[in-house]
Amino acid sequence: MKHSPVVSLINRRTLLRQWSAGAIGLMFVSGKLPSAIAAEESRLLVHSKAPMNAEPPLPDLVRSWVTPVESFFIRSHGNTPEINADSFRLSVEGLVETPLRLSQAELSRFEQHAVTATLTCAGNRRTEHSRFKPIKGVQWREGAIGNAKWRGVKLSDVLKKAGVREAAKHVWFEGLDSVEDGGKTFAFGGSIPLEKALLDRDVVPGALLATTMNDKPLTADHGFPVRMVVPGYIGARSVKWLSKIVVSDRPSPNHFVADVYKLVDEGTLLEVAENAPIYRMPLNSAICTPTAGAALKPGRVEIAGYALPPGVPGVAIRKVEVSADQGRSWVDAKLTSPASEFCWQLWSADVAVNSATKELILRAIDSRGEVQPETVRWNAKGYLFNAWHHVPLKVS
Ligand SMILES: Nc1nc2c(c(=O)[nH]1)N[C@H]1C(S)=C(S)[C@@H](COP(=O)(O)O)O[C@H]1N2
Ligand SMILES: [Mo]
Repeated sequence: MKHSPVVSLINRRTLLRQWSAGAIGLMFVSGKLPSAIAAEESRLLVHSKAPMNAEPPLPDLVRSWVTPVESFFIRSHGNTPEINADSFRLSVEGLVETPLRLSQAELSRFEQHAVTATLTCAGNRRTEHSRFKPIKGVQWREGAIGNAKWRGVKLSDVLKKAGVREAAKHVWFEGLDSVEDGGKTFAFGGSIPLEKALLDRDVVPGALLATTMNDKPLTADHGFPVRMVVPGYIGARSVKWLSKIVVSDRPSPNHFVADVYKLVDEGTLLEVAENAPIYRMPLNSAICTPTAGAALKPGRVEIAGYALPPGVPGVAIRKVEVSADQGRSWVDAKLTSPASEFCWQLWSADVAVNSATKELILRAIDSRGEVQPETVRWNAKGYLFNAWHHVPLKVS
């Protein structure tokens, strides 16, 4: 993939302030908004248009607990397919008693569930990995995350209808997009363990076949007409433009399960073969305002951001702490949104800064008492960056 991010935003001044710190290699172009996005009055910063990869400016991200669609990041590996909803069919096959081919109308006859869940990309915060050693791939800041209200059908209900056979252990998903990689063209695919697929919880099921996002039909960019939403898991398992579900005794052989989303030091074929696919997102947090490089006067500053629980049933965020003195002392942030196992926790804090303040540092603690790690091990593909968040400031 080529990296010449074109940045389009309504207010270019905000943009320049927002992106000035460490924006090496970024082009600031006041070009036209990409059409798919213009329709939604997007406020996204676009890393690439084809495929579409974009994230919101960080201060926009924490304005509301439920992220408006126009501020929700988009991460696509291939084209954005245009799907005719009338002829669309979702097939359910593999280790099932009765294979299914479901139309939209048939899907709508399953019991409908509304689920608020956070979606985040495994590559979120990749720029921070890249500071140690540059990594190829979309240079995500801290904005490849969003919280939405999804509505649709529990995967467990669909699997019950098809009847899962005894040997089943994994559930594969396939999209209708075409991705080009290594001279081949194929559909994006994901895979989750059967146990996760069958978690039949009411508030947050293991996985949902979502048809709406924030009470409106999914937009083309977010997977119309049907996408998976797998709460707690990396975004890559929430396959968009879902067309096929396969029940199997093994994880999907799709490139994005077998090779791509893995934690590897160098990315040799041996390492890739030896390592398991990534499923869950770890405990994480980020300061969204002020942004890196902000010029402030000495005094009190209002800061805000998000924290993400680790996607384990029953585990939420307990505490969020900020330091303005290199970690010598920590201030408790106020948790400003509902606490939920599979949603981000918004927070705000009021801290004193002076001319000695070089940066703000953030860390989150979950309800098991686990603390976000101070540092993380660099990995060749730049996934799961969840070290304490540092935001350099200029106070004078
Ligand atoms: N079919 C398909 N599904 C996909 C992708 C894709 O490229 N194709 N990208 C995945 C990745 S890596 C992420 S992080 C999420 C992003 O969802 P969003 O674009 O709705 O924010 O979609 C996932 N589902
Ligand atoms: Mo992703």
